[in-house]
Amino acid sequence: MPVLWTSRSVAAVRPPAPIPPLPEWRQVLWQGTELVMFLHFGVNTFTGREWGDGTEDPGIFNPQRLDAGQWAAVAKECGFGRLILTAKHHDGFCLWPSQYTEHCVASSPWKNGSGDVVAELELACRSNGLQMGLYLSPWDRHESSYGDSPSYNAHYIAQLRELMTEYGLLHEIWFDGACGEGPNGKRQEYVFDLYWALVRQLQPLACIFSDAGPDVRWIGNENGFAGETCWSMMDRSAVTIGQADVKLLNTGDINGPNWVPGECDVSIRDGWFWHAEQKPKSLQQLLDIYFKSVGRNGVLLLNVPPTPEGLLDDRDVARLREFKSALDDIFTVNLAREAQVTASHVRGAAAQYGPSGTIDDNPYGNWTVEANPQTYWAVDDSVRRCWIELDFAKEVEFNLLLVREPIRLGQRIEAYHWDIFKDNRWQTLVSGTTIGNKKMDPVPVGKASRLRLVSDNARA
Ligand code: FUL
Repeated sequence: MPVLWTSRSVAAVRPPAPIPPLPEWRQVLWQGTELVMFLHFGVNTFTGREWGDGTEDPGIFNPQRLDAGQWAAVAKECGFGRLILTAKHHDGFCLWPSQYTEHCVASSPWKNGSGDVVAELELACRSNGLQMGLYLSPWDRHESSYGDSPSYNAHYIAQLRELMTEYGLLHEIWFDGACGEGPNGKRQEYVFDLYWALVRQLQPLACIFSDAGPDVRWIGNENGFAGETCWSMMDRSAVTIGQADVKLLNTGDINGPNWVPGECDVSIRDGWFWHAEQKPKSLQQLLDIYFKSVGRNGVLLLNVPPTPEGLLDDRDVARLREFKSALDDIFTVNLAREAQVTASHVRGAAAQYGPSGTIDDNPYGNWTVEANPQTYWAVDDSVRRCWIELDFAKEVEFNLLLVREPIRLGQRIEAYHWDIFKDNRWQTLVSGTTIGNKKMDPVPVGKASRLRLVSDNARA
């Protein structure tokens, strides 16, 4: 049985000191969600464009069969824990009846102007036990005050307040850095610090996303790929929203003073909005994205755009179901559970930091294949290079290696490799740099009776 509460008799060996920066609770919650569904929906869904110009007639917004219950049910069935909707995209059309503009659902024929997509999503998320997030584009091509900085900021903050106060508990607010005004376009000075202060005040559990965090950073591309090296740390002051160094966002920074893990956004189709001629990515592509996002210390934000009818496309739903069943297949059997585990070092030689803490049962029960996140293997502070061995006593076949760090104590590992014991010696199978929340190394089907993970270097 895992040790959950430390008793006096085992408290003599102190746990490893957390190495800052450390995650806040809202960030741990976000990281554990792993799969987030993005919903790009609005006037572009009806015009076939990716960036509307703000002149769209609200009369075109008329989803005949809109059913946020279907979005949420599919998300839940397929393993997503959170949904983020484009409440307002760059075209300025609001999916809720904002009292600060007429350019919104209230001016549309949908439900005779009495509809509210954000409210429907809220209800669907609540009844499916899903977390909800919203995207409110700062760039607004419809609003006439845009470019008159103080006046537009007041408008934007008023809209943000509506969203933060009228739809219950929110878990993520997405601040997009895009602006296509060009050199001769309108120039709007945003006041992100004020926007974020309002979110903190009204929705303290919500992670704030932008190029620069403060809670979650953009991963620097729209392919859904985190860097092979991916630190959750970064120096936020080095990032200008909309003009960030994408390489830095992709890898993070070992010396960064802020905990700002990366979110990997990508669409299941080519575009963010639904277009009749586009098809979903293949299962193989989705799995590759999964291994390069969740499997590289990130969270996957996968966009699944509703159709002009207001439903998720059947082809996308079918692909998501295949994706879910492939993941179930991959993670159903955790071979490590069957191994004898030994390690080169154990912290203070104390049982509670012994290697079996890496594979013990998870008492919380809902992550069927994962070990108990409360226990882990630890070594003494002076040790940088160490290993943990899994001995299966017979040959086993495997194709995926997964390892985690207890991130509430910070992120440490800088270099590691996996060895297999073959022809009477240890041979390297795969090597890597950072681990973080989860590192997955898919490998060609391998056979071994002994396997070990070597930590080659670490910050602590
Ligand atoms: C970008 C936007 O310009 C795209 O339209 C999309 O919303 C994407 C997620 O973020 O910056």
